[in-house]
Amino acid sequence: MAGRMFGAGETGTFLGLPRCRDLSRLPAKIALIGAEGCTPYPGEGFHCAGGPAAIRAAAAASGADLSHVNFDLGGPVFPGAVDAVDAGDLPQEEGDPAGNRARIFGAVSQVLDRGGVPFLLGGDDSVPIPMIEAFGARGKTYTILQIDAHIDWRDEVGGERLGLSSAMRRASEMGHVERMVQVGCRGIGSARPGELQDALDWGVEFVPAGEVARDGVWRAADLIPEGAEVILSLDLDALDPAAMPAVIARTAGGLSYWQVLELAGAVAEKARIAGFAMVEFMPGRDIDGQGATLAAQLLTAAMGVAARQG
Ligand SMILES: [Mn+2]
Repeated sequence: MAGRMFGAGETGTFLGLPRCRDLSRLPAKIALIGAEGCTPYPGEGFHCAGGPAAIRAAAAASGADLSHVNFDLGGPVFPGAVDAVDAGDLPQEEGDPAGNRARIFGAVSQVLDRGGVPFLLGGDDSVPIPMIEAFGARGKTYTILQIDAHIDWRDEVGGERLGLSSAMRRASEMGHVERMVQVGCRGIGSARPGELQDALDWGVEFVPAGEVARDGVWRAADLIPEGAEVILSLDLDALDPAAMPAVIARTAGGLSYWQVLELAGAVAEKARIAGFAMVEFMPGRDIDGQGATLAAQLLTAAMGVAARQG
């Protein structure tokens, strides 16, 4: 209602961005793609169903203000013409994980074919697996920057190898993934000792949430090589649950909005955000829209950061 009063309209897209129905003709630098889920664990279904819609709704009131100064960015979200589109949600189905993966792979591939930057909006943390896969066979290598309370190095859970707890293990097996920096791990529940050891043996650099609380995000930023192509995968449970309650397992001691945004900005300054995923928003766990508002503001700022990079 407030959004309509201020003229936001009812386009249904994130921030009122232009709708793009054919990503093979992507007319902008950034494409937002919604995916309510991908590879659910048996009997669990899409626990983040409705996530993209909730985050779009939380941004609706800002759409009319898109040309205003966003002080988080030091200027309007898009410094020039609006350089992002919303492709809507992929038709994901709980009973069709192979199809879900193929749809994400296909949509991300279309954006990359056009030289664009995919912004994937989950959905649970299984959605980045086909997204990262789509960066393969392009003659480039990539750095994964994962911001998450959990390291996601399970080899399988109940026989499922492509679920949300295995995202970084599967990424590590992809030939085009050269480096991984994982930020925000904390608490009990992030990893078993063997999984942590496997990740360390692979060469993952970890920056636990406790270190970020003490020293900020700068060592994490330093671990990103100059000029790297970076796929940034943000699980919203990396954020402190006092600010972001809309996650399946709230864990104390998380990052702040500013820390995540500072890290994204540092990456864009020295390297390039080649892709961005925001996952694990769970509408049923939100409190009075607080988490959706944070997610929408962070997604908006991340778009502004990506719009400013070369
Ligand atoms: Mn997580």
